[in-house]
Amino acid sequence: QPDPFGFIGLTYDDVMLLPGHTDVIPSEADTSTRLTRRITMATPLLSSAMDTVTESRMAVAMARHGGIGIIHRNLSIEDQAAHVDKVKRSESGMITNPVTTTPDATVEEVDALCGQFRVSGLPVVEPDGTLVGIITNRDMRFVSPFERSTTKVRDVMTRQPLITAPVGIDPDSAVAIFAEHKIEKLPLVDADGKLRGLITVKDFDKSEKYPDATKDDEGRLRVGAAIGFFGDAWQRAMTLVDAGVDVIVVDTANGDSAGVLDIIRRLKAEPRASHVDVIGGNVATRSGAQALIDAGADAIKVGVGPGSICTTRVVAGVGVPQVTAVYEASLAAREANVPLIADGGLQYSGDIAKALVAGADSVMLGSLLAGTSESPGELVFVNGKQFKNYRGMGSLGALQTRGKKTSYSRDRYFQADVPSDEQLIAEGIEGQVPFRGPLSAVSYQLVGGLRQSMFYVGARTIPELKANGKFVRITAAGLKESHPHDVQMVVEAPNYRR
Ligand code: RVP
Repeated sequence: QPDPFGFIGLTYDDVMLLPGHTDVIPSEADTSTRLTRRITMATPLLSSAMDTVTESRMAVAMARHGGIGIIHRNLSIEDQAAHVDKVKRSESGMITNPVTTTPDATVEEVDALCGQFRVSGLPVVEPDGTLVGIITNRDMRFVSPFERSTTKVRDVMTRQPLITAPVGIDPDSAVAIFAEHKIEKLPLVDADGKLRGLITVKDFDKSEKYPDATKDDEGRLRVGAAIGFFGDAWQRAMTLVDAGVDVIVVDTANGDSAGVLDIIRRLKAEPRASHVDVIGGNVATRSGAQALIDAGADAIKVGVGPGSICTTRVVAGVGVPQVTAVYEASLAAREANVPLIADGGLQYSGDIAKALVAGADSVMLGSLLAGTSESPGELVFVNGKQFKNYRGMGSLGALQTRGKKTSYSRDRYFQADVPSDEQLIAEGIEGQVPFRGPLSAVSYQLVGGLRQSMFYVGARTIPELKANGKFVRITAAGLKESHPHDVQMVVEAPNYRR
């Protein structure tokens, strides 16, 4: 134990990065980084596994913009797996297991499925998997609203002979078929006429629109999902693996604990999950990070108490200011070559570069993303201004069962055994954040801020930023000088709010 009174914990507002000689302009900076031992991303951003931050819509948007979303776990195993499934189906070179309908379904049922999966049409198959048609908006447009519940798919679908292609067709040939036949969906069939996949023109468009997207080897967006270590956690993990999850995050408030280390070890030894990387957390010390590394974690998540909605540091009096926590954990992580994620406490884009220089490889964001269009929950109006709800996973609201059989996030705070809602010890609060519009704009500003940091420091890449970045400690007066001062702000900047 270092001398407790000489060992000072510093956080983002305590430090600044020194400007250095530069020959990099911001637009040339390469922001790509390592998420885990095996996965890289074009931008170093993760969205938090929280029920007011990340479900499938957020995860799709995060991956398209080069980061990754971690689906929260305060919902049933089936519902969480369904969110993972939606992300994996959302954009791909080839959809291996497309949503389908049958000739006897109604147009109304097809409408509902298309809405649920945000697609514009479905292949029609017999129960044995034989492709018999395709039904798209074009076929359904002229069915009157009064007849949608009685009109059968077989009566309006586009029938055989259909334009199809064999499994394994290369992208260029598929594009040629789209162009020649002016179609938007190309079913892939085997020699027996059974549906084996689907290629859509929309997915090709998206690949061009989102060149930085975080994708797996099959061209599908990557997604992560959170689990605990208690009760049916193992079943949750295996269901997520079956749904195609890329990363499992063992998501707890104290990662240096027997249950967490144990499930990480089991996951790393499980052949069914050998292609899935495991992130462990959270810790805030060198020894905590070392314990996760020894258990086999593919990345370490750091943060005890920095979150904007977190009260752990006041309720329990425990935590480490985040810049020091990241630095301490990096002493273990660097030696083992395991990437580090700085989770919580970031308020401005400048904090991203500070986290990376302190030793992180990426950052996890809650409050900065909770106000975007893609986070779960509706807009709330307060005095004519738009907000969205944002709550801690340790808040009473998230821990309470209220009619549900259980709250799945209780074991995050090691309170799975607490018999009633009245006996819970909350470690978070419930609040609101200003509405910030689509994630694309918010992510653009955050990554743009990081590019500016890299220019000032003189770093072309994230590894260079980590190697060249140097801190200066600042005082309360320095912090005051950093923010706008002695002036009334009249126009709100897109990347600055007091
Ligand atoms: P912030 O970005 O500062 O809003 O912090 C988000 C992080 O806070 C999450 O990723 C998680 O690690 C942590 N968290 C979530 N719930 C709570 C709590 O209730 N204490 N803390």
